[in-house]
Amino acid sequence: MTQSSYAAIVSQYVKDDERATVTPLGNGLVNLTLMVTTATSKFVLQRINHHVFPNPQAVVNNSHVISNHLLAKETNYQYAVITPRASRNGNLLEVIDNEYWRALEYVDGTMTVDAISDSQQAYDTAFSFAKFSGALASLPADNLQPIIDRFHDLSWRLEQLKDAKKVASPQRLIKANVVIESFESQYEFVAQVESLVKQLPLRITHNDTKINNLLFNCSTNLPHAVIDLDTCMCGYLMHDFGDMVRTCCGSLAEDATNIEDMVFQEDIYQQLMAGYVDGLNGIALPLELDSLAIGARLMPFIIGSRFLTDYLANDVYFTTARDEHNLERAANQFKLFELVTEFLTSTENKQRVVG
Ligand code: GN1
Ligand code: MG
Repeated sequence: MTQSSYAAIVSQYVKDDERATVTPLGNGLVNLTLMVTTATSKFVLQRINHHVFPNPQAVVNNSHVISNHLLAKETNYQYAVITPRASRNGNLLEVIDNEYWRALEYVDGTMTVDAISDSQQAYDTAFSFAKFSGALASLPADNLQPIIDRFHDLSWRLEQLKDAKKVASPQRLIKANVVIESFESQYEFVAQVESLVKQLPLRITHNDTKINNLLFNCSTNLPHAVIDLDTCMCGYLMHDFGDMVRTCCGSLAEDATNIEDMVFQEDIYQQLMAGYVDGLNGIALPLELDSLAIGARLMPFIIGSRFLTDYLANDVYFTTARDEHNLERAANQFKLFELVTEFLTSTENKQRVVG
């Protein structure tokens, strides 16, 4: 990465006579995230992918509204809030050559993790994401601008898969055939989700509760702050719970190819559920609590189908490092969907025998 390629944007945040070092940070699949270090400060600089987020100003505004709400004393939110950092011109969004940038404060002494280390960490993670949604329950949803329409709408995502098949190259279609059939074979599950979403209440949810969207304190190992508020918008609690299951319960990364070795970490699932229910502290309806297990199946399924769609569309959405990357991710997520389904079905059966 050449430092000079970012000189123009960095100079919007750093005084002309200050030297700044720019290094990549994190591993998001959509935005470019950088860390900027000067002699006196450190901050996070992000280029918002405006193909994915057609209204970057809305992303930045929402983040501001949410941060202010969480910081308000009456919200009683117990975690830190990472505040946006305005540019030298006082803007939360800077546009240079049709590229959209924003900055956030960097918190020393914190870290992100890509894989959960133990069941206590799973409990703490789920507890903090539940508290996040709980705190946003008092924010009227129309204070937020729409970000990505039908983001976790399964029927819509399957429509997109169908459309992508129509325009895919014959080579990619052949390579993806088995994985496409796997996703398309799940009629019953799709019908179950479609009927459930008609009954669930919408809430402001985070919608990207990957384990690495939480900052942990390096010395206590406890959650410090929820980050990546880009997709905070109306959704269902099961989406947030499900994305935690998706990124914590499989034993492999979402793009690992040795998927026959993947195992479902049951103890992590149990602790995610316990932490999430405790963190919600009674705000969820019984149907929402019942929906969490469906969400655990839904998120690997929905994100897997999105990887597959992107593979068929020649990798225009998610960052990829190799030709088959999106297809590998899709196969991986379908395997995870099968493992979660197997686990939940056997648990239900056991409960039936006991009951
Ligand atoms: C994208 O870029 P990142 O890592 O924050 C995607 C999520 C997916 C995730 C899969 C706006 O999130 O929905 O779950 O990749 N974000 C968007 O790793 O599409
Ligand atoms: Mg994100």
